[in-house]
Amino acid sequence: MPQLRYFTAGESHGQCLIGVVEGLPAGLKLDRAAINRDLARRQQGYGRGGRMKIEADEAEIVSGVRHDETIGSPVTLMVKNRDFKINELPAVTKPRPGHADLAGVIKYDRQDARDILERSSARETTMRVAIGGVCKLLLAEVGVDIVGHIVSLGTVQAKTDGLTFAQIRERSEASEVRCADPEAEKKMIEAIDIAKGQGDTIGGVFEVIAVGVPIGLGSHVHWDRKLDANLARALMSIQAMKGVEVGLGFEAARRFGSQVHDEILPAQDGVFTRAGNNAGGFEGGMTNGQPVVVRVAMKPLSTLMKPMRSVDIQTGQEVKATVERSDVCATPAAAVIGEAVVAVELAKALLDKFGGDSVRELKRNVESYREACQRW
Ligand code: EPS
Repeated sequence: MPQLRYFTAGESHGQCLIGVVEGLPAGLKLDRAAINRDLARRQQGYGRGGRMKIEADEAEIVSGVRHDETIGSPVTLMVKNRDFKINELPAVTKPRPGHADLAGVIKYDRQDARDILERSSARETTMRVAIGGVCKLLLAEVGVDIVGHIVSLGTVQAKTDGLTFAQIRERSEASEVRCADPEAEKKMIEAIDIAKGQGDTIGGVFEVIAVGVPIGLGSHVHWDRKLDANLARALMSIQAMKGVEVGLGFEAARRFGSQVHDEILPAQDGVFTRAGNNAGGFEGGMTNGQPVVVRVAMKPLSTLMKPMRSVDIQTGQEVKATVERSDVCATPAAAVIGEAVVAVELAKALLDKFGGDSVRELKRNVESYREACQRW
């Protein structure tokens, strides 16, 4: 069993969202402002809909913390839903193509797709971002930093080659669509406006980069210890994701080996260096000391203001699918969720390798390993 695990609970229009994180070392300063900043970032982005004007997500910490520090016991987080009205909402009987509605009602034998969509809603990612925020604080203790940004939206591609991590953070943070290329940003906003004007939705691709990751998180020895695979699974579990690439990803399949692999160069600062990072920071399911780089494809959201054909589950008649309040585009928000999901998986792998019942013990273990890597 991994040292670190978590659960989330809560419906989109229920009372609140809850997360329980088990396995955090003691002595981690839980900076609530940092967690709440990420929750606010998740609420932003051009193309977001009405719900985000209602909510002002803030995490309350209800267990596992004393005097703002973890004490080793499970940490429980809670975010209240302002839009708490789950029992007053109308039934949904016209399942939306692309949504969990239809498979969900059949599988769980429900007559109302609201019983499904309340939990399948991406509102659940609020709690994943809060938990990811906690994991980011843990990772920061050992020098790991993470950023997510948009690399394409619809058919608009951003150009971010040559930008540093800091530039990507600064530019994407200042962008309404979380994109580090201002030219592309304009076109992305236009694309969202076009989708909106047509009663349609639009998706995109975000990239998450993690720097400062020690060599050797994950392992080559067994399938379920390969960290790139665990990352892919976690990223795919974000609502509306349809594909994950690591490093060069699918492009690697089109090139010769000599155009793909990152040459190994003599030591700098005591450790070997690499001529590039097409591997996206992973070789053999382990981190190789280069930045972790993953890209994730998000489909367009499935609630369309100009609905597609569907069938009423009560009457069996052809109808237009349900129209619910939704977003035109939530890919900028998904980049923030991606950061959180990557943070959780890296924190898990970090604790699996280095253990530690306290942050001090964890840091000692990481430092001594890093020294050993220098001498290797
Ligand atoms: C979301 C909350 C939801 C949606 C969106 C994301 O709120 P509501 O259903 O009240 O409008 O805005 O979720 C979906 C698009 C979806 O299909 O579930 C959020 O907090 O991110």
